[in-house]
Amino acid sequence: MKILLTGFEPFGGEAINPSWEAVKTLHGYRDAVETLELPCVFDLCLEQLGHKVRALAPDVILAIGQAGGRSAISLEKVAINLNEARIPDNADRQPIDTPVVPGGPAAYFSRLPLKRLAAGLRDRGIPAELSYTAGTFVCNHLFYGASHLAEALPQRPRVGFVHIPYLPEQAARHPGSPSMSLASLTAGLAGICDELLAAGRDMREIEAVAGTTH
Ligand code: PCA
Repeated sequence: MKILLTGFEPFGGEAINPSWEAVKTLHGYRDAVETLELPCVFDLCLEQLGHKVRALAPDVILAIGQAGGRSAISLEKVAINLNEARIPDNADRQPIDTPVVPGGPAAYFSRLPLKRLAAGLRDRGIPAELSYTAGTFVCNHLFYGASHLAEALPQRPRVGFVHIPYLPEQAARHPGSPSMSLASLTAGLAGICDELLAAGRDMREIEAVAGTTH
């Protein structure tokens, strides 16, 4: 089983992006993990992901991104067909109310067993949650585009997106923001890979209470 893990370059005035800091430490993990750093740029990130996915033919595409302000590892359930950029990306593109894929479905759900993965993380002592919005910026764009691409590939890879908190050195400059150490982030992502490798083709979800009331 091959897992492609991606992280993003820094954006929004940050010097680092915790997603790439954590992902790059997992290159070659258990002989199953390949890694890729993506630009925080609409369209270009999808182009680069597409090249890699076609060359590697992974079973799982797991993309990681920074979500400053979140306090847990967030497993995203939904990718929506909408670009609505609150800030410009790293190439100064700021799409307003455009589709990721013109004519594509409104949304895709992740086909990874997210409740099972979240439970596995909590068992390892790492705060984890399901999330029902990946936002409308480059992360959602990548998640939607990767999900759309996956549907067109013979192996139909499973796609997931994980948002992670700031690193402590970032949170130090954003008073009041939660953070997670690189060690915990890395252990969390390694734990997700372990669960996926153990699950193999049996990606059954567990029955557990989740969801939000608002
Ligand atoms: N987070 C941004 C884009 C890149 C990243 O790491 C987002 O959540 O859209």
